[in-house]
Amino acid sequence: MHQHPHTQRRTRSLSSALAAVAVLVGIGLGPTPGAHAADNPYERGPAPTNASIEAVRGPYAVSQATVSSLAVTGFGGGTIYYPTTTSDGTFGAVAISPGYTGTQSSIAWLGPRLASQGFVVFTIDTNTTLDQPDSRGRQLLAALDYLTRVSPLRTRVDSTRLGVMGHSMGGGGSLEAAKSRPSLQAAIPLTPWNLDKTWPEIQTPTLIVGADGDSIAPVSSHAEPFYENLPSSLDRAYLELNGASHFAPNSSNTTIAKYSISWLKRFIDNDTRYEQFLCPLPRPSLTIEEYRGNCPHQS
Ligand code: 9J3
Ligand code: ZN
Repeated sequence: MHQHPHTQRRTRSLSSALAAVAVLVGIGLGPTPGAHAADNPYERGPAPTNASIEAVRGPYAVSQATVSSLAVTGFGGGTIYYPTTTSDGTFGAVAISPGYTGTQSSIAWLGPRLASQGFVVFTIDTNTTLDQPDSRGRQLLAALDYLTRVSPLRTRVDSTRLGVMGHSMGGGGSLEAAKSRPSLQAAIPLTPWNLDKTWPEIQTPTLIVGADGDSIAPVSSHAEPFYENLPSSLDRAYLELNGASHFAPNSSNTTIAKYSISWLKRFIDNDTRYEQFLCPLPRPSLTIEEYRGNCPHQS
């Protein structure tokens, strides 16, 4: 009985000592800044800032490889932009289609811009520059299949983490691709054009980018109904560029880049470090006419 209080005191101080040791071990052996792989195996690159997602280049040096149209079937070849390093494991990948009468050069700026943030980016040519959205959708998928199964760079890509983007008819094509392949993890149609206005089949988190001054694919009959006719249960967003034309996605554009990077990171890499740029919803500004979406994101 006399010993009892002493034993308890001793036990408490031993627990405290062990806890202190555990904290010290945690500090000594735990993740260092930038090494978050144990938390999320898909996370790549350092913690983002507003400056880092607006920058013309991200943290990864980028290499590129030309894919001849003669070497592939189902699409028109293209250019693969990829992080040069082989020290960071595999990367998610995105295929990007140009619009009507356009070639990959019309969307080329997105190659190094996105790849330098930690993605393999395949800007493609289509079989003919007159191909319609349904064809462009099939071609985006053929390009991803080539990239993940045939390309010499296939070992650098995580074939379970794929997305699609496209401009205008290519944006309409990216909706078609997501509709037919629900395993895609992100879609970003840029000033998209499509005769089909309804997308209840899509299960892929989709960011639709419209331009307030678009007279070729006016947002009132394209981007806005596409967004509104995605499932309301889906992670989805509508970004309308302020003071922008149908051709805004054809040259370097910081607003397109920062929200595309955030969307791809958030949904292809499950990287919640980028949620801060998407939620709460961005407010109207000199570059954003309006932004619609759901917050917080669910998937
Ligand atoms: O840039 C585009 O792909 C525009 C789509 C378009 O003008 O379609 C009209 C036939
Ligand atoms: Zn439809």
